[in-house]
Amino acid sequence: MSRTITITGAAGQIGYQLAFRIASGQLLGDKTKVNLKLLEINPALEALKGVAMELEDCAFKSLGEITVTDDPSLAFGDTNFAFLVGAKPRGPGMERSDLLIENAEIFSAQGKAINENANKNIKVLVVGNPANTNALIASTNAPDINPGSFNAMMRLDHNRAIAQLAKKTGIHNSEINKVAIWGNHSTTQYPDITNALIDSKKAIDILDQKWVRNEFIPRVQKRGAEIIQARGLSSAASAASAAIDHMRDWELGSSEDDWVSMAVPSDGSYGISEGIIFSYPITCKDQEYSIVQGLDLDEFSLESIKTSEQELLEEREAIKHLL
Ligand code: NAX
Repeated sequence: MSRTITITGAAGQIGYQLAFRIASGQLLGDKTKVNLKLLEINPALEALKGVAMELEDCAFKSLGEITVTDDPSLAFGDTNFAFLVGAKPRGPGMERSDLLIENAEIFSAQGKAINENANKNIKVLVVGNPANTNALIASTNAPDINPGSFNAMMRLDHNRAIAQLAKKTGIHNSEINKVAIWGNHSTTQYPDITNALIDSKKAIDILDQKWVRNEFIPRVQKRGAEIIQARGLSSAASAASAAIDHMRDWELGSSEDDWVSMAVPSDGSYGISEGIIFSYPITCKDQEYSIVQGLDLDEFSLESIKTSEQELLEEREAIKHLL
């Protein structure tokens, strides 16, 4: 079996990690041959050719053809999985609204190219920020593709939350289940441990509530900034790893006793406005995802979730002329 996978911004930091891990079989297993379509803007094409040369030099058994291009219609041709990583970074003096609008243009063009060229059952994961609203724009510009095929990445936040709980309790990551991140991939996100299990015990019975509210939640919300301060660059390997986790679980299924966090088009679950790309606790089976239903949300959780919803509604308002 072979599959076509598109990575945009493939010469960037995250793309450089992602391409090699996917080519080595870490997304779909080493029995599936992957054809990689790598998209960059024209000035980065030379660097991208270098990435393609290195991919060749790995002689991966699971890697088929490599396409290097600055043409979105070629990059999305017949593609089954797309990682939309390339985006415009926030420059000096740039307002958040300027960032939204500049990226909106990129993601509307890519949505159109997906609509016209990709496999109709494509799965699209938007990583480039502001990821949730970029996913909404891409989806709106791809009217022939099911809107549910467009997700935004919250898995890095989810993994960061698990890692913080493991560090605090001394219990291994693999024994921590049912953590959830709600909302937007921004500092308004709500990392929620209400239903989390740590070594099969309820996290709320083990952890000090003050630590959860005053340290855990803000730390996960601001972990990106902490990494930038330490590394001088934003998270890249951990972001690529999370992108693979997200897409692999969506395609191959998530663990039965656990859930993951994915930003998906809201269907109104938990009172969230329909259509915005909102992160929920999710389970995946048979190539589909479902929002975990029936969770009780206390007042603090409801308030936190509403704050993040409000931010996403404001983002949607700022780019509504492009929808
Ligand atoms: P880099 O600046 O290293 O790479 C971005 C690449 O995208 C560049 O090579 C650039 O030439 C390319 N690019 C720009 N416009 C493009 C277009 N129209 N078509 C194709 N390629 C284009 O950034 P990197 O560190 O790789 O981060 C990429 C994006 O991921 C950023 O928007 C970043 O904010 C976002 N992140 C999202 C995360 C998430 O959890 N959702 C976490 C990590 C990361 O911060």
